[in-house]
Amino acid sequence: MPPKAAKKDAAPAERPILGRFSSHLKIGIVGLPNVGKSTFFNIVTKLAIPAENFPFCTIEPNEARVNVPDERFDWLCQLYKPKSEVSAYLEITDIAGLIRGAHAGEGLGNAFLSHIRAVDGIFHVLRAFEDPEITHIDDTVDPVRDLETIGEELRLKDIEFVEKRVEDLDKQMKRSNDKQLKIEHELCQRVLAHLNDGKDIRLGDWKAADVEILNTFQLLTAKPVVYLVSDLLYCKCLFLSCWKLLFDVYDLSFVKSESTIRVQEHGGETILPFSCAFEQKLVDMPEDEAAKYCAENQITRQVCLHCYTCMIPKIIKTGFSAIHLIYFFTAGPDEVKCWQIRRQTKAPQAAGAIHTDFERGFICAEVMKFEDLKELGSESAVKAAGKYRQEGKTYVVQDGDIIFFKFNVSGGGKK
Ligand SMILES: Nc1nc2c(ncn2[C@@H]2O[C@H](COP(=O)(O)OP(=O)(O)O)[C@@H](O)[C@H]2O)c(=O)[nH]1
Ligand SMILES: [Mg+2]
Repeated sequence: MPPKAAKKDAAPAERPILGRFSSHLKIGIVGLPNVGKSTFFNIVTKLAIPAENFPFCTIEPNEARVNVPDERFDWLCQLYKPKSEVSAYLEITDIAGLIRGAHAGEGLGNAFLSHIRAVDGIFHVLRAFEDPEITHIDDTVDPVRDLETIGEELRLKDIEFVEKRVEDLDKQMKRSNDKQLKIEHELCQRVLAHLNDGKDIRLGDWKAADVEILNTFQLLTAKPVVYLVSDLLYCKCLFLSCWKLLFDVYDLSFVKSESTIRVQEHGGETILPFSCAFEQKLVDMPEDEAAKYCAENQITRQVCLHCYTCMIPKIIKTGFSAIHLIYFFTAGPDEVKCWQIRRQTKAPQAAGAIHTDFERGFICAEVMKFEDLKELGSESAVKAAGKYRQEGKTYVVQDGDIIFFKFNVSGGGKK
């Protein structure tokens, strides 16, 4: 047989992502005690509309699934008026407070750390609100110090894990010449140097081969983090990205005068300001009352609607994409549904999210871009415009694709 021609349609090799490859990913709420974690959790849970398929939003007292708001989904539901509507969801766990010394078992430390190990990303709640009634474990309010306290605990736990791995590798290398052991040993040394330097794993520059090994460790500092600063508006302790966000998105230029920028090294990580107390108040009120409250308290529309109350949907969306989840749609008169998958998932595996038969008997994916459908108005118009595409096995599904899978499991079908 002549050698097969090199595959032309192979997707370009993307850099692998740190973390578990699964579509069942969760995010955990982490922070010191009394920073507002449970308050945030409760607000989020209250705001979430329980989806049809999850009659109870709260799975466990400290676990909830909340819908991911999406205008594209709403638009599709308007178009198809389906019998069933299923949006994407984010699974959130409220993890009990972590304190200094947790890595050494302080305050049930190891149990908390194992809860963090079980999630795929972190909402790190930082307290910026002053309230004499609510004690702070370190007496004063200082979100930057708190951020460093938690970061340090997670790094120490990772160091402990990697040191233990090195010990094991040392033993194994005495008995075997396996090249892979040496490669892993060498990576462990680089990982330890990185951590001992006070740097988190997720912020390192790792090669594809490194990531493959790192993913077998599931280190705590490898998990993506979204910082949530509670009550930033009253905060004297400033975060560069927060201010940038406030200026750029919310145009709250009055906060500018306070800019003492203390945290600059959190390169590119998302920091979202919000107010637990404020959101809580509004969540507890009926909508018309909330509007009245805002008017009476001279809370301008800008602050209220565009900054605070809008933060929860933004927080949910940000958390969802931080843990590398995306979704594609299936859409028709019976059902409009978001199917969540991890970024970098190829078409057959995405089909497998619907049914294993779809993956086993995968033939092709017929894909419409949401933007094309929206612009052209109907499936047939998209087809007529030549924008309805057939994609094969190597197609990497993109967020917002509207897909119809063709499959055949009756034997003779393509594999
Ligand atoms: N003033 C003020 N109090 C808050 C805020 N967020 C939470 N709290 C209060 O702080 C206390 C601790 O909150 P909680 O959510 O239980 O903290 P957790 O230990 O991090 O889960 C509660 O009494 C909350 O009502 C806030 O933004 N402002
Ligand atoms: Mg709590």
